[in-house]
Amino acid sequence: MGQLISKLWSLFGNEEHKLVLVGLDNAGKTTILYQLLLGEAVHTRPTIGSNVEEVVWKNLRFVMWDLGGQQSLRSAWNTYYTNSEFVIMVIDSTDRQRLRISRDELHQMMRHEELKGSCLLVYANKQDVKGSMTAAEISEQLDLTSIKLHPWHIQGCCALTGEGLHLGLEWIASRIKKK
Ligand code: G3D
Repeated sequence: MGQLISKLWSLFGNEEHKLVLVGLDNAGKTTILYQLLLGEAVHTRPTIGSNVEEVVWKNLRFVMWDLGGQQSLRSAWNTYYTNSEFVIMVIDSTDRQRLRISRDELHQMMRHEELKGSCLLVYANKQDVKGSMTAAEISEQLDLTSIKLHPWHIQGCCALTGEGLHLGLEWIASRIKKK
């Protein structure tokens, strides 16, 4: 019965997909989550622990976990990995100093057993800020081309206006279709 119901859900394109939204503190994760949910920027506070929301977009339902990015919270990220089909890593494109930390966290994370088979979307956020790094620059610094076992994509965006966010979801939708 359960299988039949999930089949029906998938026929209508309504299946649920679990995503985890990670990144260092101040990258813009919470702003992205609520921009996708409400279509507007909300005033955010640092995430202590996690926020979870269901985002419905083009008949796809995403359960998005926004995980706190402060150093003390990062070690707990792996407790949320189970059944995650997609990892969205948010980068503050103005934060050149901490890009190395993001790179190390990202590579460590993508090696995790529970994320085997997952796809990676990197949002190069804060593209509205003058002098911010381009998506190509970030891709190089994060060494994304060395990630061979996960399909990945990088998308420039601005969480305040929402620009670029849906292009990232389009990529996710294209990966779902390929499954
Ligand atoms: P986090 O959840 O990753 O910790 P937040 O990050 O979503 O709380 O965002 C941190 C700060 O960055 C917030 O500013 C938020 O408004 C800002 N921000 C998020 N996305 C963008 C963006 O695309 N462009 C610009 N210019 N700012 C962005 P405050 O001032 O509230 O701390």
